[in-house]
Amino acid sequence: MEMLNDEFYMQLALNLAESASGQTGVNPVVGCVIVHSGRIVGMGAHLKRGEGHAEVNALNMAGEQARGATAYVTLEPCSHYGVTPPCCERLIVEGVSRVVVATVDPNPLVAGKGIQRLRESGIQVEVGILETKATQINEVFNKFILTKMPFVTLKTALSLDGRIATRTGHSRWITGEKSREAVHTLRHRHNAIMVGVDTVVSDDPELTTRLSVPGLHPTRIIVDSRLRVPLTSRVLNEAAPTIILTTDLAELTKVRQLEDQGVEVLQCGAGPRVDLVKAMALIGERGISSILLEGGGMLNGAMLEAGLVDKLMLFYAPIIVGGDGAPSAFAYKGPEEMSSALRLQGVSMQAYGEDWCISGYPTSN
Ligand code: AOF
Ligand code: ZN
Repeated sequence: MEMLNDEFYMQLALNLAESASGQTGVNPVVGCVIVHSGRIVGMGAHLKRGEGHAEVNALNMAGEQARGATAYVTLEPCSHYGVTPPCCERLIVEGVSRVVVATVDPNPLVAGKGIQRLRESGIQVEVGILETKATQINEVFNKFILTKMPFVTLKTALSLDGRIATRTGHSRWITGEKSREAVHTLRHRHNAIMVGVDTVVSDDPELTTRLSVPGLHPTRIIVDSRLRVPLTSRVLNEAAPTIILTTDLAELTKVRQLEDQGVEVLQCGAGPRVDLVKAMALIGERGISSILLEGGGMLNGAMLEAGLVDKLMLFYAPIIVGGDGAPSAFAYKGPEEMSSALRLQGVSMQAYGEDWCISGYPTSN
């Protein structure tokens, strides 16, 4: 019976956590529910880096009623002094008697120490309730905290025959309205969005988040080995920050012109192509933990070959484009044998109107 209750309240805490997805930066999403004698007395989520952790927000709401209560937390309460003081000390001080944790915090500064500290102080601690879901909602944080490399989600819209445009290059629109709305939610949920310069030259996209409710704009990243980006491109406007990844082949005067427009230009390798591994490391250093890759076929292929893609989200429209030379979603050499094809794992499928989004994780990562 208690187990079922635990799952019920943990699911509530997971919902709270997930609702802040996309707004916590390099921090995880975390939710907390505090229950006393069959009644919820506090709820909280971590909303923004530098602001209260989930437990603190929930404890503030519970006040005196936290004494003798059970706290449900989607991530192990922290034990370190970060931007904010440790949550496990606050749980102890408030007299919580039981803590249910979904998953251990992979942050090496915590990694089990929070749970240990709670147990040492006499609090009963349960770990692993709805753990799979809790791990999944923090897939970005779980990678970034250990590697300092951004989690890359490759998103593309494509026809059933894998094309992203017709043989003449026409591409508006492949998928329907529901899919396109979902993509804007994805933009809100990622710190950055990345495309190749060819996309900028041919489509002049703004790469902002446009939803029926206000959303956050991701930082725009353009891969442009020779700085061919036109200075009048909409992607260089002031709606959001822009970073250009280039090589030593870039002309210095163009670098200066872009910098004068407020754009950050990062030289990644001698060329002729941008060193993508180095580029991702530099992006990580700037505190960008997630990237939505909306590249064309070449950039998608290069990122896949470099092993830099963590997740794929493929929005299939029920159309067949055909056509000689119509661009494909993945332009790279590929293997000789079918058995060496890139295989996805953890595959799931979701309908958006008449389109289907197939999501999965490359097996090699
Ligand atoms: C929790 N509850 O709600 C969050 C936790 O820099 P700070 O002080 O914000 O701490 C960030 C680290 O704390 C983060 O890397 C992760 O280990 C943990 N996040 N822990 O108990 C929360 N957001
Ligand atoms: Zn904390």
